[in-house]
Amino acid sequence: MIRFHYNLAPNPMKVALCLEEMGLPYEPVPVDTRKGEQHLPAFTAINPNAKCPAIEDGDVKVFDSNAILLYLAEKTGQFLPPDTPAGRAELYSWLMFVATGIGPYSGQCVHFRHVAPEPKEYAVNRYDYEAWRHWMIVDEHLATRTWMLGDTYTIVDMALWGWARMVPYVSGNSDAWAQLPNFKRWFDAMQLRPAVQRAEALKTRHTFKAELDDAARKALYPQNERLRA
Ligand SMILES: N[C@@H](CCC(=O)N[C@@H](CS)C(=O)NCC(=O)O)C(=O)O
Repeated sequence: MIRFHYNLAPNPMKVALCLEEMGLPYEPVPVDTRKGEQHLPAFTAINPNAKCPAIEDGDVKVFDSNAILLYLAEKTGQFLPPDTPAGRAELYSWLMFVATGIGPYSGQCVHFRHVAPEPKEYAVNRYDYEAWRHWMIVDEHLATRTWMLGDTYTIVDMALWGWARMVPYVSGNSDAWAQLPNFKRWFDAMQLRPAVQRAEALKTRHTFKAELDDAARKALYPQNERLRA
């Protein structure tokens, strides 16, 4: 059975959705990043990047959420576009767009908006701008498509969903969806999927540390120790 090392953050949650959509049996193994469990040798032996998620599939170890989605799609032959140059080009382009654009810019936007100390106006402005720029591209793309790759629901939709759940929080604007009507239509369709609801139910399986206290900050933002030295 697949061992799924997870927490409830956007990148692990897209893998939870993928496992649920594919109907693969898996054992969820919590990694409490606010307790620093991502830095334990037992975990970095699976994911040298010390971030969630990772999976173990027998002897096979896979880390990085987007690599895991690709691995599982290739393993099961599910949720892929037609196996043609054009189909693969769309898959790789949009998956990397989510992996290298939507994810990192949204993540840094959360960090600077909600966590970083002042002064931070420059950084918040940069990451808020870039997060919105990526979301507007998605919104325009979805104006003429049901799913990210057209008529076929694929792992790109799963990858996007992980971060789409966070749009109001990332932007600091509870009305953010009003400015992204096509993206919101897609998101509403995602939320109706039974696999999405099963993935969200992971929240009830384990209680992760909620406090962002000094120990949690040290585990998550070790670079700050250099400022104190
Ligand atoms: N590119 C990686 C990023 C993973 C990542 O940043 N995970 C976050 C949770 S969404 C994490 O583990 N943070 C803990 C830390 O930074 O120490 C992926 O997509 O899997």
